Amino acid sequence: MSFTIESARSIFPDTLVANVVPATVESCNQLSAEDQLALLWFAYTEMGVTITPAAMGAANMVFAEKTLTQIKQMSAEKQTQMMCDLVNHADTPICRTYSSFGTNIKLGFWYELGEWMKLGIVAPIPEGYKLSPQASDVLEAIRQLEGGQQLTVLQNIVVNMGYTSKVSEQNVKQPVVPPQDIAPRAKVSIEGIDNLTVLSYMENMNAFDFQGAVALFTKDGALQPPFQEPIVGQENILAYMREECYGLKLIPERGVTESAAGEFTQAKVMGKVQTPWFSDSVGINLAWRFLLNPQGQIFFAAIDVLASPQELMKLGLIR
Ligand code: 45D
Repeated sequence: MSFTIESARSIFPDTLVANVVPATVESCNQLSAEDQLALLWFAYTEMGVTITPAAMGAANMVFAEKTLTQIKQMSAEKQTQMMCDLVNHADTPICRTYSSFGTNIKLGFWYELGEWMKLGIVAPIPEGYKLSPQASDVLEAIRQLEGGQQLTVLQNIVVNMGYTSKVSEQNVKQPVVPPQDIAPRAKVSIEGIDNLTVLSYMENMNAFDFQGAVALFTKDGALQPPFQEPIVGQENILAYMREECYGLKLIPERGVTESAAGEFTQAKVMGKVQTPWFSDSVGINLAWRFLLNPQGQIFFAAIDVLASPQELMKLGLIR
């Protein structure tokens, strides 16, 4: 038997993924635009985490500056309309531009608007705004989530805003992001893992040496980020990493390797990731699931946000 990407996706099937994240995003999407904006505002300000403006370095904000300046100059009504448009996926020039941004630029864009809303430069949520009962329920659900899951919900909502026409516009994407500096390398050790490919993956990612990380994959290998379809092929994975992975700190803790069909090897690693947005105050509990071919190359790697911290202890041996 040999693996396909589709069949590889179900290695370590007992991994409990935080499905509460897409469920919460979905219930947020059901709300009116006004409610969504207010809800996000309350959730964001209540979370009590401070964004490290240094993270904006990772976001390459030049792409958003023109749009932000334009928004600053609008009337308060237009600003509110623009924000509702983004939530409603309306077909406007700003919504199209927004959709062309990568994840970090979208987050940086909203961070900037949030700062301006505090200062009154951008229309704030009306004082005393009362959420609908449905929106209050969603806010309550967000409050119940773990810190890392709350961030993942916010991130997912922000990523999905804007307008993309259905026809292949997604592929046009960003102007090519020039490679940034490589960080100093540090050796990692992971309890229970001596597989060199897995260790090298972690080391390369933490050094922002994405070329090195991608070279560990087979030509047609795939990377599956949380709640997304797999990204297939070395070139696409490299573009994705340059876009999304600067500043990430992978903190693998323990893992297990097992043999799989056709002389493949599967490895599962538990640990955390820290995003540059919040320095080291929040860790997101993750599992990496690797499928390696007989030559030790990565055919498939999935990253999943875990349902609970207890999952960090489950290595997949107990079936
Ligand atoms: O609408 O090994 C206002 C991969 C109100 C790569 C607002 C990975 C109005 C391979 C408050 C202004 C990447 C897959 C909005 C590993 C309004 C690999 C603003 C995984 C929107 C490990 C809200 C990495 C704002 C992972 C400003 C899982 C919200 C990384 C800001 C996860 C939210 C990173 C921010 C996450 C959220 C980052 C900054 C979840 C950041 C989340």
